[in-house]
Amino acid sequence: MTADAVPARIGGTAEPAGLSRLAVATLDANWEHDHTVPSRTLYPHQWSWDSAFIAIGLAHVRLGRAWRELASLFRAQWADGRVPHIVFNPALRVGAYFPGPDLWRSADVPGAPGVDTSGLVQPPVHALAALLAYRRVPDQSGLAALRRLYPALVAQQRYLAERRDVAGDGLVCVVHPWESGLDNSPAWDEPMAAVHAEAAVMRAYRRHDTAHADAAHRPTDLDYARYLAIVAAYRGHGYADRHLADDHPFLVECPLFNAAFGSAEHALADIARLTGFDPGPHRLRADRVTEALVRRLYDPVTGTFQPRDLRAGRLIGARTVLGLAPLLLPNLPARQVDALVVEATSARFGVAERMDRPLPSYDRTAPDFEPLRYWRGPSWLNIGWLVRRGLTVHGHPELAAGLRRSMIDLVAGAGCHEYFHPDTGAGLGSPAFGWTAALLLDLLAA
Ligand code: 9WN
Repeated sequence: MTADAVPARIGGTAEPAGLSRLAVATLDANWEHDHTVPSRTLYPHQWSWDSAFIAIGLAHVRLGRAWRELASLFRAQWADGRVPHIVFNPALRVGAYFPGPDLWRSADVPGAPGVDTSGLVQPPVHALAALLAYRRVPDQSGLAALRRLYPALVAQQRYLAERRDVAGDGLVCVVHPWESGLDNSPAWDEPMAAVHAEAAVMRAYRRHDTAHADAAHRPTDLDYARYLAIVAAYRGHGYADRHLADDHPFLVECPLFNAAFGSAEHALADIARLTGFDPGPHRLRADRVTEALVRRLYDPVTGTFQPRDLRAGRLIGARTVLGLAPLLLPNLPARQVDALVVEATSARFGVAERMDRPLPSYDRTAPDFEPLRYWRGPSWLNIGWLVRRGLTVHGHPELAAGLRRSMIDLVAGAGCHEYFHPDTGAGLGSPAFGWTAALLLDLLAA
């Protein structure tokens, strides 16, 4: 299949059975022998955190495939424990996505898997996905799947804790905006501005994204030139993390990444208990991550969590939806929970029992809010799903219900799009997007 499959639209109806059929058809159309592609056109390979979100949805309708999705991703885990953010499908031509395997050159790195991958990671939401998949059908075969995954999930966390705690403060550092999952967020403008690169460099390459999506919605050529410069720096050291503190051009502690990292330890504690391992060390680590997040990334002046730019040695001022992610942590102190509820329900993000507009990715009152450009305003279902989970964990069922309803309405109105206009709800990006379909299924069942 060469184009995004757009299953029959059910335009404007919120009828759950119709929505569920749309979601299943989207997931089936994006299934590729052992994984689900985020999009047939824009992202035709396997992406790390996409696979986790997709497994959460698949568990409702195609349980066997949910486990295969996670298993195939972890087969590409590196010897050091890193789970690569892209696993390339060798059956596709090299130019099917940019930057492709020829730019990453993972095959040259000892400890990389047999299949071509990127050298970066993405937020570790996989332990949570595995736990939720198991809870759909908590039987012996689910337990066996958890047992198989547990050591790989532990190695993923160990890699992050041991190799990526560049500041030695108990938090994980992202070394590229792509690692955050919110690639083009205004949160990265300051650290990205310090990366030396010229937009003209991009003349030597052929961008794949702008052939399939509106260039005005995507990162600019200068952004891409910087993305490539950061990859080149990391690849130049064979993706070895011991050099990061010396000369790596982008080093940031991200609240969402670290909230996922802490929440993974909570999920691992539950998985350990179920499978006969010791949950104690996981709970201890989860507590430590939560404490470090509060100490290092909570800003009492703004009342939200901000990323920390390790190169500049300061918190980043942009108020993005990343700041709400620590709600995911069940042991977040009441002071921070209350502050985040104020932030979420403010005019900046508009979460309410009855939401009149979707949750934006960036402060909608900011002068540089952009409703159409990637991660600089539009609404994504995975972020809403995480925030909704956090609100539920901390006893705000009415806000969680409002957010859930707004996300279901988005898909009912526009289909399984990659992201949505934060004012009108119009569908943007890929029209048949994996995690939108998957998380919709989970929201419908909630
Ligand atoms: C780069 C696949 C991925 C998501 C990311 C999203 C986007 C890639 C890109 O697509 O990133 O990894 O080409 O823009 O930002 O969150 O995992 O869906």
